[in-house]
Amino acid sequence: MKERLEALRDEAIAKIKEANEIKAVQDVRVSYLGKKGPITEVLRGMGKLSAEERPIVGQIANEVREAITAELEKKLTALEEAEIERKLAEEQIDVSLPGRPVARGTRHPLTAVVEEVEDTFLGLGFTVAEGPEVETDYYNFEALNLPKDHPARDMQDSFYFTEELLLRTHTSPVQARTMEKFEGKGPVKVIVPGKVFRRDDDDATHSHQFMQIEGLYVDHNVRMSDLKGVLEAFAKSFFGVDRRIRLRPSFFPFTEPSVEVDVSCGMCGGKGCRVCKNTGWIEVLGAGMVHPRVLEMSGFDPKKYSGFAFGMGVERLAMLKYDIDDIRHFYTNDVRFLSQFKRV
Ligand code: 2NL
Repeated sequence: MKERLEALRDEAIAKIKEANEIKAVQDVRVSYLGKKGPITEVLRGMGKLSAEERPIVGQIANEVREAITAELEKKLTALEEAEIERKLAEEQIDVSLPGRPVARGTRHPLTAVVEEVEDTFLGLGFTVAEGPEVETDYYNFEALNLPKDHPARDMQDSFYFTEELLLRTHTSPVQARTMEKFEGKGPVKVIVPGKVFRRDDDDATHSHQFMQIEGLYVDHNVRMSDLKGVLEAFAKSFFGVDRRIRLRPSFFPFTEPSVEVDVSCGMCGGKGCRVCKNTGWIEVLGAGMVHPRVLEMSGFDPKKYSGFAFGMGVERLAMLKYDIDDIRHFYTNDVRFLSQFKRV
């Protein structure tokens, strides 16, 4: 029995030494030391032995089991270490490799212009207001003194959903809504940026969807000179301190009097050139004193309050500032165009 056990031990140890995988080592453990293994079988047969033989064979069986177990542990540790070494070698990373460049997006030029104009007017005490792009006929036209038969209300010129609902054609309805909220008590001092929509054929200077920024200041004793001062401050902030403005008489249904505002040409300094078509001036916005009927319809007493308002096209501002020749660039979104507007 002693010889049988020692033969089993040598056989098991030889198999362990041969094993090249953790799985193979575990198979040896199961087949030699497991419940159905030969060593267990030998131990089970010990009942037949005499009382003198039993402790001797028992001791040998234990020694054999311990020898096999020790060899198993040794091999398992060696294989595990080899596995770690293999992984370390295989998964080594070259920390000196340069990183992949992260492509950063750029701010859309229209967003950049809106944010810059907002900042300037915030500095002048205005707040920013926004409102719905789908408007009612009342706020888009009626409240702005555009009567039912006015040519600007032609169905052909606006995107109508129903007789009463349309895509706003300007941001003015937001100012009308803002005035209503103030319930006849000033001051109201807001600028309103946003998308507007008109049924136009798109070309280099027209787009059926574009952006506007309008401003409104209603208070006691607001005068034309306040309008002039605010717009001059804006023009110098947006185009440069050396620029001047001039006001020319004009007409809008919602302001009286109304003006067109020009900024001196940045190319020639006002002398006359290609950019300003030899006039020295570039038209940038429309403005005026809020029509008394507009104040009244939105709940302000025109005998106690007056106000100025202005409106400008964001694309036009951006085209002038960045020398862009076609409004469609803003909506085509060619990356070669957009990537030129990197944040500084
Ligand atoms: C332009 C001209 C303008 C206004 C917009 C306005 C709004 C209210 C009352 C009075 Cl609630 N006026 N807005 C006034 C004058 C001109 O826009 O050429 N925009 C691109």
